[in-house]
Amino acid sequence: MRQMIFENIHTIPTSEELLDKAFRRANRARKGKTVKSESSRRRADESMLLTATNILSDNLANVVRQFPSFDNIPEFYYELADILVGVDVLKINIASVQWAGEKIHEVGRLSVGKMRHSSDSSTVRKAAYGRMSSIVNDVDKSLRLLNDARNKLRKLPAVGMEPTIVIAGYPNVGKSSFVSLVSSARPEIASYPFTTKGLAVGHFEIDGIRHQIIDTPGLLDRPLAQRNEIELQAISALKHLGDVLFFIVDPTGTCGYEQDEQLKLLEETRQHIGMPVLVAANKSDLGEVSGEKFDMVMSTLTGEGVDEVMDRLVSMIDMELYTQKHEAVVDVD
Ligand SMILES: Nc1nc2c(ncn2[C@@H]2O[C@H](COP(=O)(O)OP(=O)(O)O)[C@@H](O)[C@H]2O)c(=O)[nH]1
Ligand SMILES: [Mg+2]
Repeated sequence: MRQMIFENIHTIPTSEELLDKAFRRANRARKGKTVKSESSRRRADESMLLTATNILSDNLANVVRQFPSFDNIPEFYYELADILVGVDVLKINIASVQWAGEKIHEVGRLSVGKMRHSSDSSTVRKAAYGRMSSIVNDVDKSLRLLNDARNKLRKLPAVGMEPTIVIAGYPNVGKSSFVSLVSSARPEIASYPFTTKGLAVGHFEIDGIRHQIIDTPGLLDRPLAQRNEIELQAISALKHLGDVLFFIVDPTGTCGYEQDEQLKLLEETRQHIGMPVLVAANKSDLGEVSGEKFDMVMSTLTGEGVDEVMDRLVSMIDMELYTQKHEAVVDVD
Protein backbone atom coordinates (compact mmCIF):
# COMPACT_ATOMS: atom_id res chain seq x y z
CA MET A 1 0.00 0.00 0.00
CA ARG A 2 1.33 3.42 -0.93
CA GLN A 3 0.60 6.47 1.04
CA MET A 4 -1.27 9.20 -0.71
CA ILE A 5 -0.84 12.09 1.66
CA PHE A 6 -0.23 15.07 -0.58
CA GLU A 7 -0.35 13.53 -4.04
CA ASN A 8 -4.04 14.11 -4.61
CA ILE A 9 -4.33 17.77 -3.77
CA HIS A 10 -5.73 19.59 -6.80
CA THR A 11 -4.52 22.94 -8.01
CA ILE A 12 -5.79 25.62 -5.67
CA PRO A 13 -7.57 28.53 -7.37
CA THR A 14 -6.68 32.15 -6.76
CA SER A 15 -9.33 34.48 -5.36
CA GLU A 16 -9.89 35.94 -8.81
CA GLU A 17 -10.50 32.54 -10.36
CA LEU A 18 -12.86 31.60 -7.55
CA LEU A 19 -14.91 34.79 -7.78
CA ASP A 20 -15.06 34.53 -11.55
CA LYS A 21 -16.39 31.04 -11.40
CA ALA A 22 -18.91 31.80 -8.67
CA PHE A 23 -20.41 34.89 -10.31
CA ARG A 24 -20.45 33.29 -13.74
CA ARG A 25 -22.43 30.36 -12.39
CA ALA A 26 -24.68 32.76 -10.51
CA ASN A 27 -25.49 34.59 -13.74
CA ARG A 28 -26.29 31.34 -15.39
CA ALA A 29 -28.67 30.51 -12.53
CA ARG A 30 -30.66 33.64 -13.37
CA LYS A 31 -31.04 32.74 -17.01
CA GLY A 32 -34.36 31.28 -17.91
CA LYS A 33 -36.04 33.00 -15.00
CA THR A 34 -38.51 35.72 -15.91
CA VAL A 35 -37.95 39.01 -14.16
CA LYS A 36 -41.28 40.62 -14.89
CA SER A 37 -42.72 40.83 -11.43
CA GLU A 38 -41.07 41.89 -8.20
CA SER A 39 -41.45 38.40 -6.79
CA SER A 40 -39.89 36.75 -9.80
CA ARG A 41 -37.02 39.26 -9.67
CA ARG A 42 -36.50 38.37 -6.05
CA ARG A 43 -36.49 34.69 -6.88
CA ALA A 44 -33.86 35.29 -9.52
CA ASP A 45 -31.69 37.31 -7.11
CA GLU A 46 -32.11 34.70 -4.42
CA SER A 47 -31.11 31.94 -6.76
CA MET A 48 -28.06 33.89 -7.92
CA LEU A 49 -26.98 34.64 -4.39
CA LEU A 50 -27.41 31.04 -3.27
CA THR A 51 -25.43 29.81 -6.24
CA ALA A 52 -22.56 32.22 -5.59
CA THR A 53 -22.58 31.40 -1.87
CA ASN A 54 -22.49 27.68 -2.46
CA ILE A 55 -19.78 27.76 -5.09
CA LEU A 56 -17.54 29.94 -2.95
CA SER A 57 -18.05 28.16 0.35
CA ASP A 58 -17.87 24.68 -1.22
CA ASN A 59 -14.67 25.49 -3.08
CA LEU A 60 -13.01 26.98 -0.03
CA ALA A 61 -14.08 24.04 2.12
CA ASN A 62 -12.72 21.76 -0.56
CA VAL A 63 -9.29 23.40 -0.41
CA VAL A 64 -9.24 22.79 3.33
CA ARG A 65 -10.46 19.22 3.07
CA GLN A 66 -7.75 18.21 0.64
CA PHE A 67 -4.99 18.87 3.11
CA PRO A 68 -4.42 16.12 5.63
CA SER A 69 -4.78 16.79 9.30
CA PHE A 70 -1.15 17.28 10.21
CA ASP A 71 -1.63 15.64 13.58
CA ASN A 72 -2.40 12.34 11.91
CA ILE A 73 0.19 11.96 9.19
CA PRO A 74 3.30 9.81 9.49
CA GLU A 75 6.22 11.64 11.07
CA PHE A 76 8.25 11.20 7.93
CA TYR A 77 5.82 13.35 5.96
CA TYR A 78 5.27 15.74 8.84
CA GLU A 79 8.98 16.46 9.05
CA LEU A 80 9.34 16.90 5.31
CA ALA A 81 6.33 19.22 5.15
CA ASP A 82 7.89 21.17 7.99
CA ILE A 83 11.18 21.53 6.11
CA LEU A 84 9.57 22.42 2.79
CA VAL A 85 6.86 24.81 3.94
CA GLY A 86 6.48 24.79 7.71
CA VAL A 87 3.60 22.96 9.36
CA ASP A 88 2.59 25.99 11.43
CA VAL A 89 2.46 28.18 8.35
CA LEU A 90 0.32 25.58 6.61
CA LYS A 91 -2.04 25.28 9.54
CA ILE A 92 -2.52 29.05 9.85
CA ASN A 93 -3.29 29.49 6.17
CA ILE A 94 -5.60 26.50 6.02
CA ALA A 95 -7.45 27.96 9.01
CA SER A 96 -7.83 31.31 7.22
CA VAL A 97 -9.33 29.65 4.18
CA GLN A 98 -11.67 27.65 6.37
CA TRP A 99 -12.75 30.81 8.14
CA ALA A 100 -13.43 32.52 4.81
CA GLY A 101 -15.62 29.63 3.65
CA GLU A 102 -17.67 29.73 6.82
CA LYS A 103 -17.98 33.51 6.74
CA ILE A 104 -19.26 33.45 3.18
CA HIS A 105 -21.82 30.89 4.10
CA GLU A 106 -23.01 33.14 6.89
CA VAL A 107 -23.13 36.26 4.72
CA GLY A 108 -25.13 34.36 2.11
CA ARG A 109 -27.62 33.05 4.62
CA LEU A 110 -28.18 36.44 6.27
CA SER A 111 -28.51 38.22 2.93
CA VAL A 112 -31.10 35.80 1.64
CA GLY A 113 -33.06 36.47 4.82
CA LYS A 114 -32.74 40.21 4.27
CA MET A 115 -33.89 39.87 0.69
CA ARG A 116 -37.21 38.46 1.79
CA HIS A 117 -38.05 41.68 3.61
CA SER A 118 -36.62 44.05 1.07
CA SER A 119 -38.33 45.61 -1.94
CA ASP A 120 -34.97 45.83 -3.73
CA SER A 121 -33.54 42.35 -3.82
CA SER A 122 -30.94 43.23 -6.38
CA THR A 123 -29.28 45.83 -4.11
CA VAL A 124 -29.12 43.28 -1.30
CA ARG A 125 -27.57 40.75 -3.65
CA LYS A 126 -24.96 43.21 -4.88
CA ALA A 127 -24.05 44.21 -1.35
CA ALA A 128 -23.62 40.54 -0.48
CA TYR A 129 -21.47 40.03 -3.58
CA GLY A 130 -19.26 42.88 -2.41
CA ARG A 131 -18.77 41.44 1.04
CA MET A 132 -18.06 38.00 -0.35
CA SER A 133 -15.52 39.39 -2.79
CA SER A 134 -13.65 41.17 -0.06
CA ILE A 135 -13.64 38.03 2.13
CA VAL A 136 -12.26 35.95 -0.73
CA ASN A 137 -9.72 38.62 -1.69
CA ASP A 138 -8.54 38.70 1.91
CA VAL A 139 -7.47 35.06 1.67
CA ASP A 140 -5.85 35.37 -1.74
CA LYS A 141 -2.41 35.29 -0.13
CA SER A 142 -3.31 32.13 1.74
CA LEU A 143 -4.66 30.47 -1.39
CA ARG A 144 -1.48 31.27 -3.29
CA LEU A 145 0.70 30.07 -0.45
CA LEU A 146 -1.24 26.81 -0.22
CA ASN A 147 -0.96 26.29 -3.95
CA ASP A 148 2.82 26.76 -3.78
CA ALA A 149 2.91 24.35 -0.86
CA ARG A 150 0.82 21.89 -2.80
CA ASN A 151 3.28 22.01 -5.69
CA LYS A 152 6.15 21.24 -3.36
CA LEU A 153 4.43 18.64 -1.24
CA ARG A 154 3.08 16.56 -4.06
CA LYS A 155 6.65 15.80 -5.13
CA LEU A 156 7.34 14.01 -1.89
CA PRO A 157 8.02 10.34 -2.41
CA ALA A 158 5.02 8.07 -2.29
CA VAL A 159 6.63 5.35 -0.28
CA GLY A 160 4.97 2.32 1.11
CA MET A 161 4.22 1.58 4.70
CA GLU A 162 6.07 -1.74 4.66
CA PRO A 163 8.88 -2.51 7.09
CA THR A 164 11.83 -0.62 5.65
CA ILE A 165 15.58 -1.04 5.33
CA VAL A 166 17.54 2.13 4.56
CA ILE A 167 20.97 1.75 2.96
CA ALA A 168 24.01 3.93 3.56
CA GLY A 169 27.70 3.94 2.68
CA TYR A 170 30.19 5.83 0.52
CA PRO A 171 29.74 5.87 -3.26
CA ASN A 172 30.78 2.72 -5.15
CA VAL A 173 30.72 0.39 -2.15
CA GLY A 174 27.90 -1.64 -3.73
CA LYS A 175 24.67 -0.11 -2.45
CA SER A 176 22.84 -0.13 -5.78
CA SER A 177 24.15 -3.60 -6.56
CA PHE A 178 22.75 -4.83 -3.27
CA VAL A 179 19.31 -3.29 -3.79
CA SER A 180 19.07 -4.76 -7.29
CA LEU A 181 20.21 -8.17 -6.13
CA VAL A 182 17.64 -8.53 -3.36
CA SER A 183 14.68 -6.75 -4.96
CA SER A 184 12.03 -8.75 -6.76
CA ALA A 185 11.71 -6.13 -9.51
CA ARG A 186 13.74 -3.21 -10.73
CA PRO A 187 13.91 -0.59 -7.99
CA GLU A 188 11.57 2.33 -8.54
CA ILE A 189 12.86 5.86 -8.26
CA ALA A 190 10.81 8.00 -5.91
CA SER A 191 11.47 11.71 -6.08
CA TYR A 192 12.81 13.23 -2.89
CA PRO A 193 13.38 16.92 -2.51
CA PHE A 194 16.95 17.87 -1.62
CA THR A 195 18.46 15.21 -3.89
CA THR A 196 18.21 15.17 -7.64
CA LYS A 197 18.72 11.45 -7.75
CA GLY A 198 15.65 10.54 -5.74
CA LEU A 199 15.27 7.44 -3.62
CA ALA A 200 15.67 4.00 -5.16
CA VAL A 201 12.99 1.80 -3.69
CA GLY A 202 13.08 -1.99 -4.04
CA HIS A 203 10.77 -4.63 -2.61
CA PHE A 204 11.17 -8.16 -1.38
CA GLU A 205 9.09 -10.64 0.56
CA ILE A 206 10.15 -12.66 3.57
CA ASP A 207 7.77 -14.97 5.46
CA GLY A 208 4.90 -13.57 3.45
CA ILE A 209 5.61 -10.01 4.57
CA ARG A 210 6.46 -7.40 1.97
CA HIS A 211 9.44 -5.25 2.89
CA GLN A 212 11.02 -2.32 1.17
CA ILE A 213 14.65 -1.45 0.80
CA ILE A 214 15.65 2.12 0.06
CA ASP A 215 18.88 3.47 -1.36
CA THR A 216 19.39 7.17 -0.77
CA PRO A 217 21.91 8.34 -3.36
CA GLY A 218 23.42 11.67 -2.43
CA LEU A 219 22.13 11.62 1.13
CA LEU A 220 23.77 9.00 3.30
CA ASP A 221 26.99 8.72 1.33
CA ARG A 222 29.26 11.48 2.57
CA PRO A 223 30.23 13.20 5.82
CA LEU A 224 27.58 15.27 7.53
CA ALA A 225 30.01 18.15 7.95
CA GLN A 226 29.55 18.84 4.23
CA ARG A 227 25.80 19.28 4.70
CA ASN A 228 23.70 22.34 5.09
CA GLU A 229 20.87 22.59 7.62
CA ILE A 230 18.14 21.57 5.18
CA GLU A 231 20.06 18.52 4.00
CA LEU A 232 20.61 17.49 7.60
CA GLN A 233 16.89 17.67 8.23
CA ALA A 234 16.18 15.75 5.04
CA ILE A 235 18.54 13.07 6.28
CA SER A 236 17.06 13.07 9.72
CA ALA A 237 13.55 12.66 8.25
CA LEU A 238 14.75 9.29 6.94
CA LYS A 239 14.76 7.93 10.45
CA HIS A 240 10.97 8.04 10.44
CA LEU A 241 10.95 6.04 7.26
CA GLY A 242 13.45 3.32 8.06
CA ASP A 243 13.23 0.55 10.62
CA VAL A 244 16.84 -0.58 10.23
CA LEU A 245 19.91 0.96 8.64
CA PHE A 246 22.19 -1.17 6.51
CA PHE A 247 25.65 0.34 6.24
CA ILE A 248 27.91 -1.08 3.55
CA VAL A 249 31.69 -0.76 3.74
CA ASP A 250 34.11 -1.62 0.95
CA PRO A 251 37.22 -2.70 2.86
CA THR A 252 39.13 -3.23 -0.39
CA GLY A 253 39.13 0.49 -1.04
CA THR A 254 38.34 -0.04 -4.73
CA CYS A 255 35.47 2.38 -4.19
CA GLY A 256 38.08 5.12 -3.82
CA TYR A 257 37.68 5.70 -0.08
CA GLU A 258 39.87 4.38 2.72
CA GLN A 259 38.28 2.00 5.18
CA ASP A 260 38.93 4.38 8.09
CA GLU A 261 37.16 7.16 6.29
CA GLN A 262 34.20 4.85 5.70
CA LEU A 263 34.09 3.81 9.35
CA LYS A 264 34.03 7.46 10.37
CA LEU A 265 30.97 8.02 8.22
CA LEU A 266 29.45 4.93 9.81
CA GLU A 267 29.81 6.36 13.32
CA GLU A 268 28.38 9.71 12.28
CA THR A 269 25.47 8.13 10.52
CA ARG A 270 24.80 5.83 13.43
CA GLN A 271 24.47 8.81 15.77
CA HIS A 272 22.41 10.92 13.44
CA ILE A 273 19.92 8.40 12.17
CA GLY A 274 18.82 6.77 15.42
CA MET A 275 17.89 3.28 14.25
CA PRO A 276 19.45 -0.12 14.61
CA VAL A 277 22.45 -0.48 12.30
CA LEU A 278 23.87 -3.53 10.57
CA VAL A 279 27.35 -3.18 9.05
CA ALA A 280 28.55 -5.38 6.22
CA ALA A 281 31.86 -5.55 4.40
CA ASN A 282 31.24 -5.99 0.68
CA LYS A 283 33.38 -7.29 -2.19
CA SER A 284 34.58 -10.35 -0.29
CA ASP A 285 35.31 -11.88 -3.70
CA LEU A 286 38.30 -9.55 -3.98
CA GLY A 287 40.09 -10.96 -0.98
CA GLU A 288 39.99 -12.01 2.64
CA VAL A 289 38.15 -9.61 4.96
CA SER A 290 38.83 -9.61 8.67
CA GLY A 291 35.42 -9.57 10.30
CA GLU A 292 35.83 -7.82 13.62
CA LYS A 293 34.70 -4.36 12.54
CA PHE A 294 31.82 -5.76 10.54
CA ASP A 295 28.71 -7.68 11.52
CA MET A 296 28.64 -9.52 8.19
CA VAL A 297 30.79 -10.15 5.13
CA MET A 298 29.30 -10.44 1.64
CA SER A 299 29.80 -10.07 -2.06
CA THR A 300 27.02 -8.64 -4.17
CA LEU A 301 28.97 -9.89 -7.17
CA THR A 302 28.95 -13.61 -6.26
CA GLY A 303 26.01 -13.43 -3.85
CA GLU A 304 28.10 -14.82 -1.01
CA GLY A 305 26.68 -13.91 2.41
CA VAL A 306 23.74 -11.98 0.97
CA ASP A 307 21.00 -14.32 2.23
CA GLU A 308 22.49 -14.21 5.72
CA VAL A 309 22.56 -10.40 5.58
CA MET A 310 18.91 -10.31 4.57
CA ASP A 311 17.84 -12.65 7.36
CA ARG A 312 19.74 -10.58 9.86
CA LEU A 313 18.32 -7.27 8.62
CA VAL A 314 14.76 -8.53 8.74
CA SER A 315 15.24 -9.96 12.22
CA MET A 316 16.53 -6.59 13.41
CA ILE A 317 13.30 -4.82 12.52
CA ASP A 318 11.39 -4.20 15.70
CA MET A 319 7.88 -5.04 14.52
CA GLU A 320 6.32 -3.65 17.67
CA LEU A 321 7.92 -0.28 17.10
CA TYR A 322 7.00 -0.49 13.45
CA THR A 323 3.34 -1.03 14.32
CA GLN A 324 3.38 1.87 16.77
CA LYS A 325 4.87 4.14 14.17
CA HIS A 326 2.10 3.43 11.74
CA GLU A 327 -0.81 3.23 14.14
CA ALA A 328 -1.54 6.92 14.05
CA VAL A 329 -1.82 6.87 10.29
CA VAL A 330 -5.27 7.39 8.88
CA ASP A 331 -6.25 7.00 5.28
CA VAL A 332 -6.73 10.25 3.47
CA ASP A 333 -9.15 10.38 0.60
N1 LIG B 1 34.28 -7.13 -7.04
C1 LIG B 1 33.13 -6.65 -6.62
N2 LIG B 1 32.64 -5.53 -7.17
C2 LIG B 1 31.45 -5.06 -6.72
C3 LIG B 1 30.73 -5.71 -5.71
N3 LIG B 1 29.61 -5.01 -5.45
C4 LIG B 1 29.64 -3.95 -6.29
N4 LIG B 1 30.72 -3.97 -7.05
C5 LIG B 1 31.11 -2.99 -8.08
O1 LIG B 1 31.36 -1.75 -7.47
C6 LIG B 1 30.94 -0.69 -8.29
C7 LIG B 1 29.97 0.20 -7.55
O2 LIG B 1 28.79 -0.52 -7.24
P1 LIG B 1 27.39 0.19 -6.98
O3 LIG B 1 26.44 -0.85 -6.58
O4 LIG B 1 27.03 1.07 -8.10
O5 LIG B 1 27.81 1.09 -5.71
P2 LIG B 1 27.02 2.31 -5.03
O6 LIG B 1 27.61 3.55 -5.56
O7 LIG B 1 27.31 2.14 -3.59
O8 LIG B 1 25.57 2.16 -5.36
C8 LIG B 1 30.32 -1.32 -9.52
O9 LIG B 1 31.27 -1.33 -10.52
C9 LIG B 1 30.01 -2.74 -9.07
O10 LIG B 1 30.05 -3.65 -10.11
C10 LIG B 1 31.29 -6.93 -5.16
O11 LIG B 1 30.75 -7.58 -4.27
N5 LIG B 1 32.48 -7.32 -5.67
MG1 LIG C 1 24.40 3.65 -6.30
